[in-house]
Amino acid sequence: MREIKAFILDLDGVVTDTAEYHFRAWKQLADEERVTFTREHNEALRGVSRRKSLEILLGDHISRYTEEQILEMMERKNNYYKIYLETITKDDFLPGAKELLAGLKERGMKVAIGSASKNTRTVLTRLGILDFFDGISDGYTVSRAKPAPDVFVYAAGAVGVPTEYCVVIEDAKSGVQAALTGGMVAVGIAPKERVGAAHFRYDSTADIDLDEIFSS
Ligand code: B16
Ligand code: MG
Repeated sequence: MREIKAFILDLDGVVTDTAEYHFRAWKQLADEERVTFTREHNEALRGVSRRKSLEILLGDHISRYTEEQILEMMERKNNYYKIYLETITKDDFLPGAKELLAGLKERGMKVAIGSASKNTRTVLTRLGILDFFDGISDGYTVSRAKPAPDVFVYAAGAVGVPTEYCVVIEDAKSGVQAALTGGMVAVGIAPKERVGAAHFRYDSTADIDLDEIFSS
């Protein structure tokens, strides 16, 4: 039985669902740039950094743009996204997320956020849980994005727990890969095709069985 001392939670897709807002903001940009972008394409952007997301969205069209234009598009998309973030309230938790946070604290766990998003603190503030976490690792913390383990390794350090005693909860393939590379226990919240490599897999945050994870 592995000793567990900390949980590192991905934000988008585990605690709250900002994926829809990301989609609408990218869609607006794609329409303006006359690039085809559907909800299906959006799935490939899950857990992916802003810059990498734009590269995926533009595909071969990227050669049409200068670096300056790429930076402008990233900012434009983020400005659209931030307007949606203003609508987030304390009720916008994914089902089971609040109960999960409470359950982890009850068990004496350190709890950190490990998100690719540079808007992490804004989202946590809107949800009213910025002060809940013992550590926050976000898109500003490290330069190598998931699937590099850096964002989770930083989170483990922030709560003072060696990575081998940490559990990561993720909804993205790149995030599960990052957790495994970092030597942590990986919990995937998504279909098997996406997070099948994780040690534990559940369909949603509400389905997470802490007893199962702790007793393994
Ligand atoms: P931003 P997570 C990720 O959040 C999103 O899943 C991904 O779609 C987004 O591109 C990325 O954050 C960067 O977000 O543009 O706000 O910096 O799943 O790692 O919590
Ligand atoms: Mg995510």
